[in-house]
This record gives sequence, C-alpha cells and structure tokens, in this order.
Amino acid sequence: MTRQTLIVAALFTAWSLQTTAFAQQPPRKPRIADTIKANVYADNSFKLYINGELIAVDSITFVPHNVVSVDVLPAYPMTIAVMGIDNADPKTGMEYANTNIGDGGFILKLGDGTVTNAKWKAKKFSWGPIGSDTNNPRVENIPVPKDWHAVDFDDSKWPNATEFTEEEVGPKEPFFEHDFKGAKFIWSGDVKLDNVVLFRTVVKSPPDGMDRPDFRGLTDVVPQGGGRRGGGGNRQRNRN
Ligand SMILES: [Ca+2]
Ligand SMILES: [Ca+2]
Repeated sequence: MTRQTLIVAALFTAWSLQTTAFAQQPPRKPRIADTIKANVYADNSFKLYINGELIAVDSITFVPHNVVSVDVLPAYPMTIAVMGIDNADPKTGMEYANTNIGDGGFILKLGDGTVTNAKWKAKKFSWGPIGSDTNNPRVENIPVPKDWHAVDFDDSKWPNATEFTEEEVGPKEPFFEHDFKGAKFIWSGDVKLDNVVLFRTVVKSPPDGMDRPDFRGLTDVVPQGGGRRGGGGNRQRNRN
C-alpha cells in the first residue's frame, strides 16, 4: 500500500467508527417538548408502567376520584402495563364497611394519540363478592406474576379488555376537565365484581404518526447537549 492509500484507509476507518458511534447515540438531551402528556383516571386507583418502568401511581387510592396527568418520554414500541384497583375489602370484595359492592373502571390517553380500548389485554386477579352474595361475601385471588409489567411478559393468553360506556362507569368531575377524547373506559369482564385487573398493550408506533427520537439508554452515553436553554452562561456543564 502506498502512503496515500494508508492515509485514505485510516481516514475512512475513523469516519466509519464515528458514524457507528453516532448512530448508537441519541442526538441530544431530551427536552420537555419531547415528552407527551399521560392523562389517567381510575375508579379507584392504578399503577402505570411504561417499557417496564414505574411511571405513575394514583395519588388517591379511594375517593375523591382523581385524574393523574404526568409527562412521559415515549419510546417505541411502547409497552404499557397498568394495575387497575377498584377499592374493596380484600376479604369481602366490598367497601364502606361491607355495605356496598362498588365498581371499577379505567381510562388513559397519551399525547401521541394512544387511548384505552378493547384492543388492550385485561385479566382479573382478584374478584368478589363471588356471585354478588353480600350475605356471605367471599373473594378469589390469582397471584399476580412478578414480571407482569415487563416488556417481554407473555400476555398472549390474556383476554381482551371490555369497553364500558361513560354512563356505566359514571366518572366524576376531574375526568371532564382533561383530554380523554377517543379513549374508552375499560375493565375486565365484570366492572362490579372484578377488583384487581391488570391491563397491557404494545403501541408499535406513535398513533399520531409523529417522528420522535428514541432517548433510551441515556445513562450509557454522553448526550450532545441541548438539555438547557438560557441560564448557565459560562457555567455550562453537563448537568443531569
Ligand atoms: Ca384515584
Ligand atoms: Ca370503585
């Protein structure tokens, strides 16, 4: 090889390495504009996992019925896993000192257009009072699998969620003050007796068709800046 060929080869190798490294790195730090809003309402409470991470826990477990609205940094395919909990005494399945059976209901909308509907999977893990027998109330439970919220959890044998109308669930005031347009109330088959329900779905790509960068793995790379605007001045550092 001539000296010139060697230089060209070296330059090409350096360029390839840089290109490969760049391809594996996120382009920049994510900004709040990269997030989408998650609006979540559960009768009575929920735990929300996205891509295996705990994202939100309902701040009010019983009443009043509330909406939880949080910022989410999306990454696709996006696995959403939710535990929906209808308030119930674990021994009787009833509430208000065993005077009421009560009912559940869950609805979610993300800023990318993701909504709850019957395409989601839903499986009951605690239900009662069996047969609506309030004189001799009993519950049944299935152990919740440890990895139910994991991305690779196999929910293929779970039934699909059942949709319920707004009238059936009867959401309270905060629901109407948030954007749930296009979303359906879901639960497992029995909105009254099923008290602990797990939901899962995979959003393959953003329903609104918007192209969004994937910021996963940020702790393993040095992002290309862009995290802060204004402030800092000469004190610009890679703050997290
Ligand atoms: Ca709640
Ligand atoms: Ca309830």
